[in-house]
Amino acid sequence: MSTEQTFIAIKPDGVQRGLVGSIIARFENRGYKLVAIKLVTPGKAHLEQHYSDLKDKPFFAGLVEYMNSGPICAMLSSVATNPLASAPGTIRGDFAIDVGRNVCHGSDSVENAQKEIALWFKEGEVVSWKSAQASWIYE
Ligand code: DGT
Repeated sequence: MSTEQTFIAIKPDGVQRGLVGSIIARFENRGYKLVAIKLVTPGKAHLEQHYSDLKDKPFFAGLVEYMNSGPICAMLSSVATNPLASAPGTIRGDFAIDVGRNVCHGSDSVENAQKEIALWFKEGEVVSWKSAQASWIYE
């Protein structure tokens, strides 16, 4: 079984609404292995870099302001690359109401995950550990 790391962020509205536990539980329930987690307020320059591909969009300034409005729970999870393993639940479908307040971010490609991991985490913050559950989740 090969794995990849993915970056997940619970946005300020998710943290303020007390959804951190529910969201982490959904990823854990689907076999995502948590390898790094922290609560951060990374500042505008960092958030502008995270969303640099959207810098020309009319909602860019509002997006950065919203992401800068409170703590973000930043996580790194290790996940199987098996194509049968579909995305966990529908967090936005269950929790988000407005397009610009959508509770949770997850990397949308391997390439973007690598960029985001490098932007959000330092090497010493990522923990390498063997999950005792792994053999009960994967054949
Ligand atoms: P994410 O996970 O935050 O990267 O969101 P995605 O991948 O669903 O959407 P993306 O990367 O195209 O846009 C980033 C964020 O920008 C999105 O979470 C919400 C906001 N956004 C996107 N389109 C619109 C829009 O038309 N109006 C407003 N107000 N915000 C938008």
